[in-house]
Amino acid sequence: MNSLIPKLHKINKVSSNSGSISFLEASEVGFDIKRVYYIYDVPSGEFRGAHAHKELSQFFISLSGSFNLKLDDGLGNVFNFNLKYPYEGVFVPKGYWRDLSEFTSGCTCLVLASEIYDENDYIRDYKKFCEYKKSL
Ligand code: T46
Repeated sequence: MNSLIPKLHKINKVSSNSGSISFLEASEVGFDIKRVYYIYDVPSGEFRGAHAHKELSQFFISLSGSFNLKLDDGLGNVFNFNLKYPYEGVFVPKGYWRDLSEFTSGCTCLVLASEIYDENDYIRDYKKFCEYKKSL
C-alpha cells in the first residue's frame, strides 16, 4: 500500500445479516503502526490539521460520519478526499501539508501513525513548509 503520493484504499469488508466488519493488517497499511489516535466531537465549521510532518506517514479512516482531507505537497500538487466510509482509507506519506474540514456531526476520524508523537516532526508554518520541500 505504501507509495510516495496520497492514495485512497479500499479496506477489507465482510457483511452479513448481523452487520459488517472491516479489517486491516499492518502489512497492508505500508508501515509499522506505532501509534493510533482519533479525532471526534469536532464542532460544526471547525478545522483540524494545518501542518505538515517531516517523517510521519499516516493512514486516515472515517469510522463514522465524513470529513474532507486536503493534502498539499508544497510543490504545487493538491489532493482532495472526502472520507465517508469505514471501509476506505487514505495513505498520507511524509511531507504533506494537511487541512481537515467539513466534519459532520458524530464524525470519528481514526489515524494510524508510523511514529510516536514528536512535536519536532511538525511544520506549522505553510511558508516554511514550502521552503523545506523545495530544499529537499
Ligand atoms: C495530524 C492531524 C490529522 C499528543 O500529545 N499526542 C498525539 O499523539 C497527538 C496526535 C496529539 N497530542 C496533543 C498535542 C496537542 O496538545 O494533542 C493536542 C492537539 O494536537 P494537534 O493540535 O496536533 O491536533 P490536530 O488535530 O491539529 O492534528 C492531529 C495530529 O497531531 C496530526 O499528526 O495529522 O491530527
